[in-house]
Amino acid sequence: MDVLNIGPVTLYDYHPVRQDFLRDVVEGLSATPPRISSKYFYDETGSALFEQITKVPEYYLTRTELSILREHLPEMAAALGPRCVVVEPGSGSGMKTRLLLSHLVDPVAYVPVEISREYLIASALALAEEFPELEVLPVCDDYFGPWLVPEPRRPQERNVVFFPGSTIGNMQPDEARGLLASLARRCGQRCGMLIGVDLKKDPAIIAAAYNDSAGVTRAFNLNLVERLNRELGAGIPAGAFEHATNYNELLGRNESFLVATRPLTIGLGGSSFHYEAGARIMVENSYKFSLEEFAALAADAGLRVVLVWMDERQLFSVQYLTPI
Ligand code: AVI
Repeated sequence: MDVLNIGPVTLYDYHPVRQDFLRDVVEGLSATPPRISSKYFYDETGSALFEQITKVPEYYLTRTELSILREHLPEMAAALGPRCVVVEPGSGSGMKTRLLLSHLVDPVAYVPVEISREYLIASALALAEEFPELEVLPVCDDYFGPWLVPEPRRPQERNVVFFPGSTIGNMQPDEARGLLASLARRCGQRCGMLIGVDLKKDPAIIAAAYNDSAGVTRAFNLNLVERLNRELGAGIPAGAFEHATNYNELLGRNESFLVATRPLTIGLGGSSFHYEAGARIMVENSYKFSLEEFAALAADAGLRVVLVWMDERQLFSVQYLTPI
């Protein structure tokens, strides 16, 4: 690990190995059923499309979480207490981070953990400019990687993980449990976690959120096909795949697929993959939880749900967890 001062921020660089898109895609397409990890949605185009998704009327998640934060941040800040170090897995450039930081009493440091170095540095510098009193200690690593919480200059009362957006829902339950447990381990016995968790509800509301009428989610999913062509030279003809999504009530998750519209063969990295019309490649799961289900998952990771804030319609929740 290298420590580097970049203007007002100190970067802790674990030199994460670059994701190998080709290797991961070949591995995923060789699996049964075939899949591509949803992390590959987020190139520049995909990230911009995701931003647009957060604004379509059907995608209630972001809007609802923001309204919960706006209404209850004073209580959340009281639960977290003064002199926290805020650790955020994933980028930290968003409005939610700023909202949290501006409500906390005398926060000691902010630690975004992010694999993309340029993005991490740019967002850390912007945040440091807005919060000049705050020590900003970006960590460049995969958040499943070996990173540790850097030591701030001033002593903290506790480390607090901020993980909004229901990103936890894009993980398989085992992976989610593993991540929560490893975050708790790194952040110590006195830590707290503020996590955005999407809730079970009328399946029609969920299905609409992942198939908006303006077609932004469709474009977001099909951008993955364009990435295969742009970056891996897959040569997939336009229109060969369509976006499809359904809420799987039994598994409590929304599932998104690329569906072949006609028979086709894709050549990638020396392997070839044949699809009949109607064949599906799974590209994303978005798990939804009841309060009991999430409490059970947290307990398996050694955490207790202490407080839950929800909107009036109980669409979404922000939950405060501490080690058992
Ligand atoms: C980032 N994540 C929580 C989103 C979700 O709701 O699963 C990603 C997304 N995919 C399609 N729309 C939004």
